[in-house]
Amino acid sequence: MTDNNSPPGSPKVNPDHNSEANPLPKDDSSLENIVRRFQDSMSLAKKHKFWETQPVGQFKDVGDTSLPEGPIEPPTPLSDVKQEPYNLPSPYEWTTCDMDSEETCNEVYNLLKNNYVEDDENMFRFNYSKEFLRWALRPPGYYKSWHIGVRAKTSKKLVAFITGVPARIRVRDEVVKMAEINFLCVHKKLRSKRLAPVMIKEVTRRVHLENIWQAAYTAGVVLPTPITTCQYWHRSLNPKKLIDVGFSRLGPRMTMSRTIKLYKLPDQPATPGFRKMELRDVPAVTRLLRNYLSQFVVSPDFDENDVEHWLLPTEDVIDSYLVESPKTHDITDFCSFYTLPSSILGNQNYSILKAAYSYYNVSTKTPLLQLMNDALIVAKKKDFDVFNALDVMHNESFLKELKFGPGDGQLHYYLYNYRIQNALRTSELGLVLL
Ligand code: MYA
Repeated sequence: MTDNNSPPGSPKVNPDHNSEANPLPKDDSSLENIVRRFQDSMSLAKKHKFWETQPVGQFKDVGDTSLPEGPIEPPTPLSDVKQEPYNLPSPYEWTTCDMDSEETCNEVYNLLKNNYVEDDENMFRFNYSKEFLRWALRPPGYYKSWHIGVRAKTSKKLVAFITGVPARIRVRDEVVKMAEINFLCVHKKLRSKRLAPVMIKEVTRRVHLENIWQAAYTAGVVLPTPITTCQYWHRSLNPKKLIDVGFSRLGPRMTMSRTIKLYKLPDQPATPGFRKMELRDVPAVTRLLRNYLSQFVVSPDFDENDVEHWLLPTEDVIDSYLVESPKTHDITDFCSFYTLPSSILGNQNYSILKAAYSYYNVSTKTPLLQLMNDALIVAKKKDFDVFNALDVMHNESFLKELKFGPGDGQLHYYLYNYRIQNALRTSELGLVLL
């Protein structure tokens, strides 16, 4: 089984790869290579005009164990936080996007649908649904002021967007109030004009106004400095469509019918007591999840309200299943995935790729492999084309065996204003951002 999947799947993959991501040729002792390495390191050092000014781990500090873990800068008094928004180039103005408004939600949806993350080859683009955006942006305690848009002053057209939502993130023994930053998007026609740094500074200012000083985010680009770098893996559920649209390729010596057979799944989950999560399960799922996540170096600190919001099933947004022991009625295992379709760009036959993304999974009694196979079975029944998972938490233990193939995109995780001394292994990360 060697079909080579390309994203998304692995979206959040960026077209302009930084030189640090390009491995050097094997023989690196020639003068040419030494000079090139030197030039690379010089350009690296000068590369990030904006990020070099921010309280984030800097490349030059990698490996410096004299720097302590924790906040890089202390909070400032709230009265010192800039009270007015940052200046935008004069044709543009700030707007706060009210996600309760059908009209605004539509505008955000369309901006992202046409301008958000694409894979390296520009074949697919994330197509977050409106219901998904409302779910992702309105968790317990959310701030409307963190849903930030930029409009063209004359036409009022929405041309850029960035969001934050509040979260408690545990780093080792410390639970830190953070913002999770997501959906940074600048209209394709306004790229490379340094609008992104202004948007990041504005969201930072609004987060500071709520007395929050740290943030977590992911990106397909390398910035100073990832806390870990993950890989997406893809499990074909509808191999014929995936091959037809160029998401995957037929492996060598494989025919279409052998490929279809290879990925075939049983009709029903195998685990007795496997069922959809319900409202009454929130306390048990919260206990299960808190206990499980406590083993990772970085993870969310979920309470029952968070679990109700983030994990209770919502049609076409989030699916969660659990195992209730038929004997004791204890809730022993849990799995979940979210729905994130991608537009298929320029294909005659198909316009949407229906993808499920593994979210949080906990096994205590059912082997994780069996639990995830049941997740694949229900995803297939729900007509997903592909099931994606990052190599975080214990996912590596089932990826190969369940016929996931590695994607070609990487996802880098970052913390803002919080230093971690050494990069984490992906299996030490217990956080999935949307
Ligand atoms: S990740 C998803 C990002 N979105 C996309 O990839 C969608 C398609 N692309 C675009 O819309 C644009 O290309 C974007 C950049 C908007 C990404 N994260 O305006 P520019 C830096 C952070 O000329 P543009 C997500 O949503 C770049 O290195 N920085 O560039 C999480 C350069 O800085 P420097 C990025 O291409 C977002 C500068 O921007 C990213 O027109 C987390 C160039 O600006 C990126 N993905 O627009 C944001 N891409 O010179 C950080 C480029 O220094 C949150 N750049 O290298 C930080 C925490 C804030 C809160 C803190 C609270 C305490």
